[in-house]
Amino acid sequence: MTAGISLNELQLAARNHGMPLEALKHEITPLGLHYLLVHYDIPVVDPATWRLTIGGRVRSPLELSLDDLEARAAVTAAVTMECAGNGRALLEPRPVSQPWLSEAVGTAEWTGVALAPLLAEAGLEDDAVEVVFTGLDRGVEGGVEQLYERSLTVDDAARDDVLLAYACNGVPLPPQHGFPLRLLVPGWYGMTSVKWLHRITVVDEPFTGYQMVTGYRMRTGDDDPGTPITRIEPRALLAPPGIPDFMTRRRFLDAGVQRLEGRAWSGWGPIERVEVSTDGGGTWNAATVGDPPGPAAWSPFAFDWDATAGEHVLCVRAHDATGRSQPDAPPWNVGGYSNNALQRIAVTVR
Ligand SMILES: Nc1nc2c(c(=O)[nH]1)N[C@H]1C(S)=C(S)[C@@H](COP(=O)(O)O)O[C@H]1N2
Ligand SMILES: [Mo]
Repeated sequence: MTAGISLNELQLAARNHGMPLEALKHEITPLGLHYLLVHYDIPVVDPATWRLTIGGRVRSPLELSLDDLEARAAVTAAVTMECAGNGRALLEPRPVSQPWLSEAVGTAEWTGVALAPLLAEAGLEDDAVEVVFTGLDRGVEGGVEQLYERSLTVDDAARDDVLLAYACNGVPLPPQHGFPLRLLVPGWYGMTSVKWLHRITVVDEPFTGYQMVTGYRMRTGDDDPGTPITRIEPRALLAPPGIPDFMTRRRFLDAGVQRLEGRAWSGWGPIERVEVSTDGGGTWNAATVGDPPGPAAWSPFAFDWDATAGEHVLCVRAHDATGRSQPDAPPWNVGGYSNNALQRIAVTVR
């Protein structure tokens, strides 16, 4: 475990919790076990006065209440979301930010309206290039005061799986997940899915807000402008088998056949193959992969391990249909993003 977590990092970690890995046993993550990431404060929003505006380079600006949105055709989709900083605390040296290990993931059943028909209704002007999504939460980051906001190109915003979600697992969004409305961009790292959404602005040049130009870029050093973080890299995680030691989380289990189970996902394409190693990555075995609950959701996998007494290190590795996989050791980057290196679980078999 990486040493020297600061009180500032602990403060972030105590606010922004991960999904306990035993929750991988649920296909849909129960509300409250889904990971949480909030840059600033959770806004308190009165749904009676809240409005969504769609403006900028459009022919007919729109203003919609929550009732207006709920009256439109509803779409529900199971979507796996992961924070781009997942795995950050395992990088050396550790980039100082929310110190995730591997648990910043969850799969919810999101309900809302498709964005594309709303954009079509507003009517994009010919010079439209990007769509900016603005949340209600304000803070200071990197010395810059800002509302949390991110953009998508017009083409990405118009994809038919992009939703404006007002419900999660069948109930209204809880305050921490973006009440009353959030953007949901399946397959992309979580930062894209702007919570507490209240303004959509169509613009005629690329948006240069902090979360686009300074944050969420793959940078090798301070002088490197980097490249934008977009889709989720493949990852497989095991629900840790057996029982844990309280402090170290080392696992204890009995000798004999043990079913190892977990879930694997990628934002680039379907999961094709998952491999499990019980000797720290020396040799690999094919796991059985099941169907995901949706095209942008994780796939279950299982492997029956004939566990022998002694010390073992379990590893898993996902391969997606685009040929992407997971590295043994992650390449370092300034922001600590997209670290999808192999999970390693220390196990004592009795
Ligand atoms: N308005 C707003 N939207 C936001 C954020 C935020 O801080 N403010 N955090 C983003 C990040 S970094 C992630 S990983 C996801 C987390 O969504 P969740 O907390 O619902 O899991 O929300 C994204 N949307
Ligand atoms: Mo994130």
